Amino acid sequence: GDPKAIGGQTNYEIIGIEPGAGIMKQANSSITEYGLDNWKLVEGSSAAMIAELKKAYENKQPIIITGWSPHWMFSKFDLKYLDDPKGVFGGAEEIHTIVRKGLEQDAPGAYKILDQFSWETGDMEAVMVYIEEGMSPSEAAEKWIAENQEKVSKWTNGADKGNGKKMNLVYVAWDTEIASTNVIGKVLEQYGYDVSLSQVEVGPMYAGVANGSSDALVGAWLPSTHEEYFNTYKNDFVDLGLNLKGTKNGLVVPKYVEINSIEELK
Ligand code: PBE
Repeated sequence: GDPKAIGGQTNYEIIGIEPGAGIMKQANSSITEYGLDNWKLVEGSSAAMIAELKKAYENKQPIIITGWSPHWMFSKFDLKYLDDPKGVFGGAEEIHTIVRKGLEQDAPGAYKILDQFSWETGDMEAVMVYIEEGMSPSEAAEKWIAENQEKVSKWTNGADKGNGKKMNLVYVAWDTEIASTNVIGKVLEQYGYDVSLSQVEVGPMYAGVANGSSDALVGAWLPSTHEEYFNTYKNDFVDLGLNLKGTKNGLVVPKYVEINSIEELK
């Protein structure tokens, strides 16, 4: 394809998401590292980015977005990642569960469930697809839990019941984290905890668990995406390790866009 053409057709815009997201930092680095001087990264929201993608896709217009997996967009649209030979987007990563200090003593049952929480990309995608098809996040979580009792019973195995104990989970409104937080929140609720979910920005998500005002987050993308946030607070919270592996970030285009590598945008 002709990269000049795609620059012109997209106004040299890469459609991004919330400014604090790790993928935005990576996308900015890609502009620098690949010398994409003409290009700019547009800040917005995950929802606005998806709306732009839908619109472009329906009209077979070229578009470049910041995309990540798992995500339902890959099952709804024919998309591809642009090759990233410099590895700016960090390669395959893990999502970790992080809890506040003292949670193990204060709520050992919830701590145990959060520690045992672990699933696969296909599980998370299923929840995301339910939501995309119109269910509320909490309905989608309930449906997935009902269909996956065996998996869920491994998470709750050996844990004390909640008996109404309060638990607060923080998350950012990324589709991945809407899915995971609603599922683990619903599991804790069904196990007797009084669960509240707080949607915040990414900085406050980490700060909340570090300062103890929130109990847990299940959306820490490591080691690359959230490296800065993690390093800032790592002495002030407890990292319970991965709950999912095999994520990916990058620049994503519809398959009908005739370039294959970030290098071709130069
Ligand atoms: N994401 C989804 C986030 C982490 C989860 C890739 C948009 C980010 O870039 O920070």
